[in-house]
Amino acid sequence: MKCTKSLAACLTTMLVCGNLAAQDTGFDLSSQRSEKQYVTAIPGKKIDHKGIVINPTPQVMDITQKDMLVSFQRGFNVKDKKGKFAHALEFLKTAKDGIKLTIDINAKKAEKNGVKPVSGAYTLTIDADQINITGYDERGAFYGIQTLRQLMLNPDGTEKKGLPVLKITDWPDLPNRGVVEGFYGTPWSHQVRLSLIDFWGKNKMNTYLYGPKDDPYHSSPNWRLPYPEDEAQQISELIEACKRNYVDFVWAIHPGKDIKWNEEDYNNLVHKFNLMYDLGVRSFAIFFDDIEGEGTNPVKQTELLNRLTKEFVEAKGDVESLTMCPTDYSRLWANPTERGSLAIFGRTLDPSIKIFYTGDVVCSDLTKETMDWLNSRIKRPGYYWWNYPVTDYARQYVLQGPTYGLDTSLTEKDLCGLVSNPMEYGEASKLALYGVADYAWNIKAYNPMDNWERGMENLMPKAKEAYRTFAIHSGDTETGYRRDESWETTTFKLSDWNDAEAQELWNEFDRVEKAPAAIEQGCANAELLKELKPWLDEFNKLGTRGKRAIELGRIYREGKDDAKFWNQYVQNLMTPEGRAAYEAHKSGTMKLQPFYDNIMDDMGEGFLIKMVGYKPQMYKGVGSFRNAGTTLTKLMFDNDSTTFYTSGISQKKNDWIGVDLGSVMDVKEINILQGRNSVDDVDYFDHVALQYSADGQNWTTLMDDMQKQYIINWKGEPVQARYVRLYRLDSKKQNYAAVRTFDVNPLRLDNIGFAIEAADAQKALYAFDKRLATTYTNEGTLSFEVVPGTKSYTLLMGQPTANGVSVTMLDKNGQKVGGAILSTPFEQLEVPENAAKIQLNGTVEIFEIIAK
Ligand code: LOG
Repeated sequence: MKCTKSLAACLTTMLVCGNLAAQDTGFDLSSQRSEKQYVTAIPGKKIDHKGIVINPTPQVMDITQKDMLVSFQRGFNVKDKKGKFAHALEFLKTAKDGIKLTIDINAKKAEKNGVKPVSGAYTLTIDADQINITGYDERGAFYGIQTLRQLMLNPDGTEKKGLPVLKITDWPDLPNRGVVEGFYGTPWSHQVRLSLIDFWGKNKMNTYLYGPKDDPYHSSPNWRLPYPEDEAQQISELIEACKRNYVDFVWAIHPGKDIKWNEEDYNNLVHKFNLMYDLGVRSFAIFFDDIEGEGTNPVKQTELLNRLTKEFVEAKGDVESLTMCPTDYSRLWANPTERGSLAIFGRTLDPSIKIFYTGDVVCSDLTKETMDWLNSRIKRPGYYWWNYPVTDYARQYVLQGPTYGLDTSLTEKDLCGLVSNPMEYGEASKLALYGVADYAWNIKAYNPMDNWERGMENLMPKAKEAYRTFAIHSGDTETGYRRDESWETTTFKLSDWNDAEAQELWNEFDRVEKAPAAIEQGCANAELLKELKPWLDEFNKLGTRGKRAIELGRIYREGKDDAKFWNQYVQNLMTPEGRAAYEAHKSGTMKLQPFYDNIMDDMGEGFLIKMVGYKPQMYKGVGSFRNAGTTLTKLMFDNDSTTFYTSGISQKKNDWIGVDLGSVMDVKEINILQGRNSVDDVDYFDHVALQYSADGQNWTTLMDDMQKQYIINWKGEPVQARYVRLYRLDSKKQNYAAVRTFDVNPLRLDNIGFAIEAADAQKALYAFDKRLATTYTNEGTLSFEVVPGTKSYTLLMGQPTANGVSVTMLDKNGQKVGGAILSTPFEQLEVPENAAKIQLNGTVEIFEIIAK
C-alpha cells in the first residue's frame, strides 16, 4: 500500500470508511479517492486599494476626508488608557508633541460607535490631529492597533507618507478564526510557531489548536505522559506568545487509539490536562479523528466530554469550553442516521462543546449545504476544519494559490468558526492563511483573487512579481483537492503552433526560470526561503526546459537539420533522476509541465516517423476519465510496472481505459496489469471486458466477463485494430481505477526478426522498438544481425562518452568489413553489402537504431 500518511493513519482510515471499507481492503485515504475532480475557477479580481491595504478587510471603512494624509513623522503622543499595550506599540515612535493616539477599552462606547458587540470589535478614527482606538474588549483594541500599523507601514516595514483620514468600524464575523496544527508529518519548529503566532495576531486570527499528529505527547501512546522538560517549557513560551497576540492556545489531545473507557484512563486524561493547565493552557480539545476500535464509541466520547465539562472546565472556572473532533468528521463516512455519532452528539453532548467537521470529504469546499447537513444533526453551528493548504496526503506540492472554495453567504449561524489545517511548511502556509484570516473576519466581502495578490505583496514585498510567478504555477494537487493553477497561461499542442503564442509562452518560461533567483534575492524571510528552496530549484529547471522545448519547436518546424534537432532534443529530455527530483517537488503540473511533456513527445513522434519512413505502432492513452488525455497515461506504456496511470476519480458505469496505437494494425497479443501496485490493490476494474476497435466507435470483445482479474493476457489470431481497451462491466466498485502496464504486440527476441546479443538482450530490444519512450543503455558490447538488404542505420542516441562508441562491422565469417567511431547523439552508418553483423562498443544510451 502506497501511503503518504503514517501507516497507522492509513489503516485507520480504511476502517472508518464505512461502506467503502466493507467491500475493499487497503482503502487508502491518501489518494482522496472520493473527491470530485473538477477545478473551479477562482472568484474575485484584483482591486486598486489606493494604498490602503488592510487584512482582514474591515467591515466598515469611511474615508472622511479624501486626498488628505496625516503626517506622523513627529511621532505619537500615546495614551494607553488601560495600560495594556506597551508590547504592541513598538512599531511607532512616541513623542510628547506627536499626534494624540488614545487607546481605550470600552464595550459601551464601542457599541455606541456602531460595532457588533463581539470579542475583537473596535473602532479606529483618524482625524487631522488625533487618533482614537476603542476596543469592545482588550482583543478589540489590539486589533485596532493592528489596523493602524497596516495603515502606517508598508509590507517591507518602511513608513507610508501619511495616514488617511478615516473611520473604521470593525468586528469579526466568526468568533473562532485560526489554525489547527493537525497534519501528519514533521510538526512545526518552535521558531516557526512563534513566527506564525505573530502573523495570526497581525491578521486578527484568534485561535491556535495545537494537535500535530506526530507529536507523541498529543497522541497515543504518550498522551498520558507529561511533556519532557524542554518541550513543556516551549509550550509555555507559545502560550505567552499567544497571549501577546490575543490568540487562544487550545491544546488538543488525541487519545482514541488506545483509550480505555474506565476510571483509570479518565484520571490519566484529567491528570494530563492538569499538567497542561499548569503550563498555562486554558483551552482544551479532544480529537477522535483517524482512529478505530473502542475509542470511536460516540456514547463513551460524549460521557467523557460531558464529565470533563463538569469536573474540569467548570470546576476550574477559568477554562474555556471544550472543542472536539468526531470520528465521523466527514460526510464521506459519517453515519447519517439518528443512530450515527453526529446525531448522538446533537442530542446528548453538552451544548457548550464545539464540534469539528471537514466537510463532504476530507478536503472539501465550505458550502451552505455542507453546514446544513451537519448542523441539523449536531444541533449547533459546526466548527469547520478546513483541510487546506495541508499536503500530508500529497507531499510533492507546496500550495501557493489563492485561498478559495469558501461560500461567502455563510454567517456565524452556519458555523462557529473556521480553522485551517496547513502544510508542515509553516512559513509557506502563510499565504493561504492570509486568505483564511480575511474570509473568517469578513465573509461577505471576501475576494479570493484580491486577497492573494495582497498576500504575496505582504509576504514578499521585494520580490512580489517573482513570487507571483512561482505561486500562480504552484496551486494544484493533480489528483487530490484540485485548485486552479496557471490561469493566465495559454499552452498549445505542437499541431496548433503559432509563433506569437509560442513567443508568449517562451516569455513565461523565461520568467519561471528567473523567478527563483529573484526570490532568493528579495525574500527577507530566511525560513520561508528555506521551505521553498527545493521547489524553487525545480521551478527554475522547469523554466529552462520549457524555453528549450519552444526553441526546439522552431528547429523542428523548420525540419532542415535532423542532427541539430536530435542533438538538442536529447539534451532537453529529463533524465530519470531529473524526473524523480521533479516528482518530489512539483510545480506547474496543470499546464507548464504537461506542455513540455506533450510537445517533446509530439516532436519525438514526428521525428521518429520521419526517420523510420512510416508510422510505427504508437501508444497514446485514451479512456472515459477526464484525465485520459493527460500525460499521466504514459505511465502505462513505460515498461515500468511500478508506475501507473490512475483515473484520479471514482470509477462508474461504462468507464474504460485503453490505448490508441496510432493506426489500424494487426494486433496479436495484449498484456495488461491492473491496479497501482500489487494483486490486491483496490484501484482496478473488478469486472471487465477486453475490447478492440478500428474506428474508436464499434468495439468487439476479445475476452468477456473477467472478475477480479489484475493480470490480463490475450494472444490469438491477428485482429485489425487501432484501439484496445479495458471496459468496465457491471460492478459496485467506486474506487479509482489504475493500470500499470498496457502492452500491445510486445516485441520479443524471438519475434523481432534478427539476432541481438547484449549484456541484457531483453532490454536491448528497446533500441529497436521504434519508441523513443524506451531506451537501452549500452555498457559493453551490443551486437545485432544485419537484415539483408539494409543499406544504412540511423542511430538516435544520448551523448556518447568522451571516447565515443566504436563500431565494428563483420561479414558472415567474422571478418571486419568496416568500422567507425560515433561521437554525437545523431549518427548515420553506411553498411557495406557484405556486412552481416554490427558491434557497438562503448557506453551510451540508445533510443533507436533504425534500419534503412
Ligand atoms: C486528519 C488530518 C490530516 C487530514 C489531511 C482530519 C480531521 N484529520 O483524513 O490530521 O491532516 O486528514 O490529510 C485527516 O482531517 N484525516
